[in-house]
Amino acid sequence: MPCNTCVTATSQPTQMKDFASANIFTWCTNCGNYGINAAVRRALVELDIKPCETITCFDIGCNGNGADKIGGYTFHGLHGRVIPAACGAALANTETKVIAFGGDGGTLGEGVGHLVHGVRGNYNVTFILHNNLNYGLTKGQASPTTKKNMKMDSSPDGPTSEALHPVRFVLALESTFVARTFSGDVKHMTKVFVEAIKHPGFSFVEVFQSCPTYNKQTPHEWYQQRVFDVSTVSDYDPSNRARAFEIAEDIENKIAIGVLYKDKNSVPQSARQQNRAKLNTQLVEETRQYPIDTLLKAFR
Ligand SMILES: Cc1ncc(C[n+]2csc(CCOP(=O)(O)OP(=O)(O)O)c2C)c(N)n1
Repeated sequence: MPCNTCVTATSQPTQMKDFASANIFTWCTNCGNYGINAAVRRALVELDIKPCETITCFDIGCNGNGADKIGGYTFHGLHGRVIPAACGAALANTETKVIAFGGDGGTLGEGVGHLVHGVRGNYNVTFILHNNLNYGLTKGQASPTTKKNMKMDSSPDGPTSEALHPVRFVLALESTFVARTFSGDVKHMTKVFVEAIKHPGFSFVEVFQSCPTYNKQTPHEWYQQRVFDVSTVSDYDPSNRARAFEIAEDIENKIAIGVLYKDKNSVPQSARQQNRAKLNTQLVEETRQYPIDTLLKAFR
């Protein structure tokens, strides 16, 4: 249900300014986060979602510094822990669109277990991975997606382990929606985010994000010369997981972007809760205040 502010504006379609923030952007010049922020707002406008109908949840990191750069409800959590918070929000109010953001470090390092269970639980969350191939906010340490031997300030010879391939990893988790895009193309990101937000269930979107300060090897131009959208492949069938694995594999030369995999029969976690099937209320409306004095006294 729209909030009081939005009630007056419901006759108007959502506009970019509805999701604007007065705060000053602090990202480096040319950081891919500018494009991601713009594309998320564009997607929400295209879907005519009001600020009070959405909650954007941010992890810690450069990506997380977007938490106060967008209108609507926002949540800023602990490093690597944004997914459980977002899944909780999605269960608490099934009418709210939940969009969560995390870096490659937080998501595939500290919080990798949360990604696994968010995906397999198929919570109604759109998750956007800001994959800039490094831990950006703490000055460019190698992350799980930093390429083997890619020289970083804090590991001058580069990591000695193979990089994790996020799409291959998530496809293997019985995911219901997997997509990829890159931060140099706001139009493409918008298109992919719209599809992801519409998906009932956990929609995983990897954004190859430029990091002009700490990752000099893969700027926007590098991606631009290599990407193609799977929708341009005449026989591509996004419901075929084996085909998605195959087309998504190459992340060096011919990089597939767009909606790589989608399960049309996806049933989100909230719709699997048989015990709630006959209830007309949302969990968030069922919360009550419990005085905890008695409990606390027991420990005195
Ligand atoms: C549990 C925990 N580990 C480490 C940190 C320190 N820390 C804060 S931001 C950050 C880097 C974030 O990198 P990433 O998640 O890739 O996001 P990016 O900054 O690149 O967007 C780190 C290591 C922390 N705050 N909490």
